[in-house]
Amino acid sequence: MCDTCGCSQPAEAVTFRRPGTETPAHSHDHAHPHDHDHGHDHQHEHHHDHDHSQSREVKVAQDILQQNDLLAAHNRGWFAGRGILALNLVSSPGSGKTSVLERTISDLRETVPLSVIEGDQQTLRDADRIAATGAPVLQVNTGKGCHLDAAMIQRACDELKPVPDTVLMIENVGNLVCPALFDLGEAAKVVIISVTEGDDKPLKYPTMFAAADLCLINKIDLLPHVNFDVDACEAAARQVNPKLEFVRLAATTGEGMDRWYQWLRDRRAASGGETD
Ligand SMILES: Nc1nc2c(ncn2[C@@H]2O[C@H](COP(=O)(O)OP(=O)(O)OP(=O)(O)O)[C@@H](O)[C@H]2O)c(=O)[nH]1
Ligand SMILES: [Mg+2]
Repeated sequence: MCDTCGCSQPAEAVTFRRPGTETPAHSHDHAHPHDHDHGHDHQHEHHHDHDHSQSREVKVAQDILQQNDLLAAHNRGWFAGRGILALNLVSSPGSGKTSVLERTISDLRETVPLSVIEGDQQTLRDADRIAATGAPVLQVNTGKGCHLDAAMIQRACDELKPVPDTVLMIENVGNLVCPALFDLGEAAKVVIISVTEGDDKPLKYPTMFAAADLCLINKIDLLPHVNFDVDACEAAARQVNPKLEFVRLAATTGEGMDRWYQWLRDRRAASGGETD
């Protein structure tokens, strides 16, 4: 459950799959994926129950986030102990997370070994795209859940077994809201915004931009066709996060990708990994 949208996704409803496998790594009964612990159906509740129920929901949400933070700290130690640079890629649906990964993997194949955890509500589509590049990949399907959490990453790493001294890219569920709240144990969050989304997004979704270390502004090949002021977008994002770095690029044409690769190499060097 997350306190922003109130979604409640029991761990049993989350599945972990590798491309080319028929059955999920953990298969469970999905007949009743939604628990009844979130109390959103208030139709039959009395008013005095309503207050109790609301404070109980806040408490449950706080506990879940605290529990998540503990697991995230565990993951962070696990990554650090193995020299793995883990990055959490977040964006609204369709900004180009998978496209950036596809090109990054093929361009850096010789120098930066990458593996990928893909997060989506349903389907193996993104994992299939990554598998086609040859990189190790595991798909996490969150069902009704709108974000990955630290427990899912722990289980995904058990399955994927990322190699020490490599980069682990975690593509979160396309959503600019809830993934901001859930630390996965990553070294950095990379937020991707594409120029078709409007340059005011950092002001409307400040939590995500405040939590990110790097902002990729994608699809700049489309700038002649859309009303998007890149400078205004960056200024808006700096209002909520003065330290945020930016790279303007187009995953499909390759323009600007070199600066992203340089950022990646610098982060890898800073985290003790190989540089080249
Ligand atoms: N013109 C243009 N299109 C792009 C670019 N990057 C991605 N796209 C297109 O945008 C669409 C969505 O790209 P994806 O990479 O699937 O986006 P995503 O963020 O992974 O999407 P979800 O996983 O569904 O949230 C696809 O049709 C891509 O081809 C780009 O730089 N320029
Ligand atoms: Mg994707």
